[in-house]
Formats: sequence, structure tokens, C-alpha cells
Amino acid sequence: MAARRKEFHDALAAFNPAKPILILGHHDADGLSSTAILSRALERGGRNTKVRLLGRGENVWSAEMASELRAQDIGGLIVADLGTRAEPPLPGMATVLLDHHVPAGVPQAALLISGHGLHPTPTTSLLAWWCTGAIAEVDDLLWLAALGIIGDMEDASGFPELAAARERWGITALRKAVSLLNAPRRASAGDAGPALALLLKADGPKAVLSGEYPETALLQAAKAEVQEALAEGRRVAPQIRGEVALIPLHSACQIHPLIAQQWKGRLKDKVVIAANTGYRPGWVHFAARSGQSTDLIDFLRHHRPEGADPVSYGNGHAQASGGALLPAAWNRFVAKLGFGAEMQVPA
Ligand SMILES: [Mn+2]
Repeated sequence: MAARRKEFHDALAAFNPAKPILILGHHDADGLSSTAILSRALERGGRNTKVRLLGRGENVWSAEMASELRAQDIGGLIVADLGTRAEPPLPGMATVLLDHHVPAGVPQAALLISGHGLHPTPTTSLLAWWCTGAIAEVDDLLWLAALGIIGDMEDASGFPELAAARERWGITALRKAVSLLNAPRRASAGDAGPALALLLKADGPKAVLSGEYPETALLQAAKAEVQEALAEGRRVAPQIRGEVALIPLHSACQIHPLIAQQWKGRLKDKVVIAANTGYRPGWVHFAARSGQSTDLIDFLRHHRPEGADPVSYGNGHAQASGGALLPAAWNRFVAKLGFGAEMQVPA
């Protein structure tokens, strides 16, 4: 990692120092904590930063994002926990990508710092913490790296940084903070802004939880809403065809990944797909999970329906993937998997 840290340092040196650095981050606990680490460390290192979270249905490599980025007056771009593609999001702009998902391409014109292929695979938050050590003192920000590890990894035992954070801040407070920080992006409003605001100013997980900052109450309300939606989603029975178990949901909350995750443990030999028709109007969002046996990236590539956009379908990890499909493509997808009219969605 020392070599990667130096590359990060050198890439930043090529950013225009007269203009702010824009950090794009994913809205889950790992993306939020990565964004907070990057912003806080860069500011300590004397750079101005702007942050932009990508929310529901947004993608770095979309046409909408390209025009938004072109309108920005920035000195460099950092993309955290949002995937990796061969083409840079803003051609011509000095860019660093930090990520740990299976790369859908490797950029030539940007620096990619990827955790993919390392064992154990570091989260983006850990990559961000390692790299920013090259530009500022970040020892006190280790708890932020721990939030990303807890949020993303089922088995976090291989990370000495987590053991150190646990010692210093307590595992219960860290876990509670992760649960709270993940709530707003899952709630119907889907706005993770207050979660990031907390991470940009709190000095540890206790400050996230204590209520000393007004954002905590917003996160708690979001969590209550998600809990209620989850309770309803848990009552839906999976429909099984061959190797696939499909769980049809209709909720404005982002509960499909949690429901898929939950059924994965009970349907160990199945590809579990939880589909949500209520998350974003006009779309079917789905989360896919599997035990160790099936590589979901391969599975979804093999079953890709006509009309699926590679930017928003079948990315992520071998055991945790998913996507978003328009109704016509969704209907082709489930028909090919052997499901009948009951899983079709009106176009
Ligand atoms: Mn992540």
C-alpha cells in the first residue's frame, strides 16, 4: 500500500491547487465514511473540497452526471466507492478513483486505487484512510474507516485497523453508528446528506449517536421508517424456480438489499433476488445475493435481458450484486428465469 499511497499523493499534486477538489461518494456507510475521510484530510492538507453524494438511481457514468460535472469549476475529481469503468467520468479532468467493487474496466487516464483482488478486500473507507495518510495526520479519523468496514464486510476479522478502532472507540458504538448512518439513504426520502454532515464534524461514533448534533434526530426518524417497511417486507414469501428465489417487494424504502441478505442465509443453495417496484417510479430495482457457490456477476451477465444498461445492471461483488431495470427488460429477465405472469410488471 505504500506505493499506492505515493501514487495518490502524486496524483493530488497534479490537481489545480487554485480550485476546489470535488469528491463524489456513494451514499452507504462505506461511501459516506470514505467521503468524510477524504474531505477532512484534504482540508487539513490545505485543499478546498466540495462533496456530492450520489443517491437513488444516480450513476457517475450517466449522461446527466457528465453534464453536471462539466458545469463545475474544479481542480480535480475523486470518486469514492462508486465502481470503476475504463472511461473517466469527466474526460480531461485530473481524476482519482477509490473503489473495491469488481472493476467494469480499468481507466488509463485516471489513477485507480482498487481494493479488488486483495485479501481480505479492503473497503473504500480503508483505502481512503491509508491514502490520505500521505497528505495529513489522520490517526483520529480511523473510526471513520472502521464504519465502512463494519458497513460492508460480513467478516471483518482480517482488518487490524478495525481491531484498533474497536479498542479505541468501542465496537457497540461503531455498530450503532453504522446502523444509523445507513438509515437515511434507505428511507423513502433517500437523502443521505444529514449522515454525511455528521461525519464531517463528529469526533467519534459517540458524537454521532449522542444527539448533540441536530442531524441525529433525522437519522433516527429515518431508521424508524425503514424498520417499519422491513417488518412488512419480511412477511413476503420467496417464489422459487430452479436455482432462483425471487422476493417481490413494493416499498419506497431501500429494503431490497436487506431482505435479500436475510433470505440468503435461509436459502443457501439459491440465487436470492429481492425486487422492489416501489423504490423508484418506473423502475424495478433488485438486489441479488448468493452463498459461496454462484458468482453473481457471471450469473447476471449470463441472464442479461435485452434493454439492460451495463452501467446499472450486474455490477458489484461476486456474492452481492443487483441492478435496476425498466419494466419491459425486467419482464424479459424474469421470464427467462422461469417465472410466470405473477412476476411480470406493467410496462
Ligand atoms: Mn463499499
